[in-house]
Amino acid sequence: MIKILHLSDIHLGSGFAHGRINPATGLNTRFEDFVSTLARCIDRAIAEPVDLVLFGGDAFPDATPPPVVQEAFAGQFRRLVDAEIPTVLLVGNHDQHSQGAGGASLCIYRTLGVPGFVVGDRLQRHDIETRNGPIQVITLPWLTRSTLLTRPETEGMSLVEVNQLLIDRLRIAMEGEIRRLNPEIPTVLLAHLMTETARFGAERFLAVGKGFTVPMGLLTRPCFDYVALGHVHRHQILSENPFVVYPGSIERVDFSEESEEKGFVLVEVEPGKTRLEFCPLPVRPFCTLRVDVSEADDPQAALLKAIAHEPIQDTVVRLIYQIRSEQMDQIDSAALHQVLESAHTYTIHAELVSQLARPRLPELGTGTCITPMDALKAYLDNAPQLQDIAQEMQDAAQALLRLETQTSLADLEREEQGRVKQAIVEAETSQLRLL
Ligand SMILES: [Mn+2]
Repeated sequence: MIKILHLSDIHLGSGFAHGRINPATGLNTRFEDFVSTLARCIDRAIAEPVDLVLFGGDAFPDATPPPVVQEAFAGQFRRLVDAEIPTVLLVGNHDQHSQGAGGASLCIYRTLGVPGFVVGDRLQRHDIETRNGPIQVITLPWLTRSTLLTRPETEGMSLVEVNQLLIDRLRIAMEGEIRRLNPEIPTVLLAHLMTETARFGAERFLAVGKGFTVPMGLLTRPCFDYVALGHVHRHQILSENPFVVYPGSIERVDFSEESEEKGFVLVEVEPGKTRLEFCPLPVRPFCTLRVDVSEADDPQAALLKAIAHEPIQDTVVRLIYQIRSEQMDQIDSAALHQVLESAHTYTIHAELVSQLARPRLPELGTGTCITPMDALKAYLDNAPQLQDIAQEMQDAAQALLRLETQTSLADLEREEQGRVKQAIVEAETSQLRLL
């Protein structure tokens, strides 16, 4: 059995806007938060101890972090070198240099020959010797179109066609690596990518309209004992056979992650038997206070009451309130700042509500359940300027909805299986080395 700690999306050096300068150190407090959270992950790796650490990519917000950020990252990972724990650092989209070859911020670990460290900046199989035996790791860094395609090949193609060609190339290249695997040894795929089915918040598909996404069928191959992903900041398990897992980011990078639990994953890999444990990290809370005081007789009192209602101690707070312009005189900013003082940091945003604003259509309000076609009809009924094309718009919407049903995920899955077979055939006949 090989024990792995899988973490991802550290983004060390980001989110400074949510911190303040610590007078004792001169450093941004959010930077200190990120470093101490990373230290907790490394603490756990050493305390277990694990046999291998996998980092899923996006070490920093960009490929050229300032020395103080680089040094903090290196200082933590150095502890794994001292503890003789092999480590794979995968290159994410934020780590790639926009000019020239990718992986600028992480390739230094290979250049320096750091013992036990592997940098995954290309699709490649690595043999890694751990305390509990050998393991194979296929690294798949963030793919850009230029990685697998040349400009003449894609001339005149639509974005959808280019993405499809990219997936076809990736499938063949992956097949090449898979064929080199030793079936006797546990195998992990470590990849930085967006899957078709990654979700964000409440069941909303993250990938819709975002371009390049990888079909699940490419990842859920039986040759993998574990598929360690990076890129999506919300922890999620996409498949259980094999386990395909985003551990998520280790800290909240911005307010979009306000309600997400943060952590890393401990994995025990044995051929045909993988166990998984999500380990939450005690990270700094974020809190959005949204208050509509535009109908309040005493808007200041309403705001103070809303703030008093939330535990904001040591929290990153944003107060967003709606107010009418003639109420503005009733707001005492100094008093607001005073009650928000106990927050770690805070911002205040006043949104002016115009009295002239057209009232929203009641039939489209929240709390009513309505089909997309009925919603469109309600909108058109209230838009006299669109009357002459209303019927055409409804016909077009019908056609779009039909299209959507046809390309449902189930169909994509069937298509995918066909393509995997095709890729196997292609790999057999050509033995292509693409990367
Ligand atoms: Mn990423």
